[in-house]
Amino acid sequence: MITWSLVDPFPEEFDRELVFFGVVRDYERMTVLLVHVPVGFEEAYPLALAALAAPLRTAGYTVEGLDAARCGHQGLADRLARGDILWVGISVWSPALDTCKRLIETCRRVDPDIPVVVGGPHVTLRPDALDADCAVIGEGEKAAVEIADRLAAGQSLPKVWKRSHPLDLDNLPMPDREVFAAADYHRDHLPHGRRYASMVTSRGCRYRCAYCSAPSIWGKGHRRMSPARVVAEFAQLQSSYGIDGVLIEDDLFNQDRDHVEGVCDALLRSDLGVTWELLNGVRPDHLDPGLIRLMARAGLTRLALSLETASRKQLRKMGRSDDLEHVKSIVKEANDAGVGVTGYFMVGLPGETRSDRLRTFRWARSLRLGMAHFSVASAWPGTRWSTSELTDVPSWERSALYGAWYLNPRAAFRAARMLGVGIHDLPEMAHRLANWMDKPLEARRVESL
Ligand code: B12
Ligand code: SF4
Repeated sequence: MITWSLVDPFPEEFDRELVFFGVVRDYERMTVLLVHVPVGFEEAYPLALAALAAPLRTAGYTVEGLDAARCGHQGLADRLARGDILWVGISVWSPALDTCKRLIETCRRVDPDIPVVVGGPHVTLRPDALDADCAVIGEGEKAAVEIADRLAAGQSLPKVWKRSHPLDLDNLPMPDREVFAAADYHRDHLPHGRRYASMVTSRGCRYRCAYCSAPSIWGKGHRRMSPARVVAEFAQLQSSYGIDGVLIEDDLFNQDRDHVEGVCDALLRSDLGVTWELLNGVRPDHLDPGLIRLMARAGLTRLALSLETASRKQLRKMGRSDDLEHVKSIVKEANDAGVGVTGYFMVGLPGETRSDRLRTFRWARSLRLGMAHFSVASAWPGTRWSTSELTDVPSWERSALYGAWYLNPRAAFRAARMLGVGIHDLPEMAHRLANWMDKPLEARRVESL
């Protein structure tokens, strides 16, 4: 990373500029404005933008975070009008695509000369989806600084910023969590007295499950932080932000056993006493009783398992293990170790029958799960489903209702009874509701911006 240092004294003609290693920067426009567009009801901390803020600040730029849901278009317009913005960055998830387009229009209206840079999962998968000045494919930490340097030096940006070489995660600065106030994001700041922060300890996945875009987003390999770096971030979260618990959000944290063991051993040695949760479903076929007991000793309190369906045929088609007996033993082992278990399931899979679906609900009910989460299957960009013509899974544009219910499986049965429908009819009801409303629920929520 380039570290800039101030060259002093300034020559007369540079009295309104800063000179860094011979690069002239316009200091009147040195603020990078990072705009967060929240997705979902469970508002999580804008970790991606915090990840960009850290290297930008290290490189000497002023960085400001702006939450579009809180300030709206007018708030954005007012901020841009102050005239000190070098570039605006927006992180784009597919469900928020239309909102992001409108935010770009607002930027253009206020000052068409302020470059708008977009990045994030949707841009990585569909770089030409938005009318931005520059679309960054892949990781943003290095790109953000290079973009700022180019603009500060009066150079132009390419329309598409190509994927950088995979970054070494140990060399990245810790996300700058001052750029947005943690207290505003309730998922990371739960009301019952405990404070959580999200963290990612590895990027990428070597699998290619039919419904998942992780390999298309991060590339195929699995890059991890060293255990020492993971513990350093836990320690920083505890000492600087008073965090009690960390939500680990890797695509697949338990991909490599030695990563899990290394992190657990380092946490045990550190004696920090910070608990952690694996909320972004992990693969049960990469777990065994010994590993679960080790994770529990190292502070794991909640484990989300990607279970998907009870249909062995469907599991095989998706590229998952079909060993349901193993799942049962893992859930039992976790419960016995005092770790709460959430199960993630999908309904509406391609070719799924009513009896497959019923079996999935019954399977969820039979496991000792604290919580079960059912999503209606949808074809997200960058997934095998999105490219296969054989699939009958609805595209993501119509799926933003998500049909996701976080509930105890027993409650799903009760809800179906109350509505007078079979439990296997609930996904169709969710889609019918989305059609009836014309616009999916999620899209409506972000549209109110
Ligand atoms: C935490 C998380 C959640 C949380 C919190 C979400 C929230 N509201 O903020 C919860 C559990 C609620 C969630 C829900 C969903 N999620 Co989610 N989630 C994640 C997860 C695991 C971590 C996100 C994160 O913080 N990553 C770490 C940061 C550092 O990475 P990043 O965001 O990609 O940013 C980097 C680059 O993309 C780039 N970058 C990003 N923005 C920008 C901007 C600029 C200007 C630049 C230059 C660069 C740049 O630089 C960053 C640093 O390198 C990701 C997977 C993953 N591991 O990333 C999925 C992921 C983002 N989720 C995804 C999906 C599909 C969903 C759901 C729709 C699932 C569903 N069917 O219900 C819902 C939607 C929300 C809702 N309606 O409830 C997809 C998004 C795909 C897409 N096309 O947009 C992902 C990528 C998972 C996947 N592989 O499919 N999710
Ligand atoms: S679902 Fe999990 S295991 Fe499968 S490709 Fe995605 S991250 Fe990897």
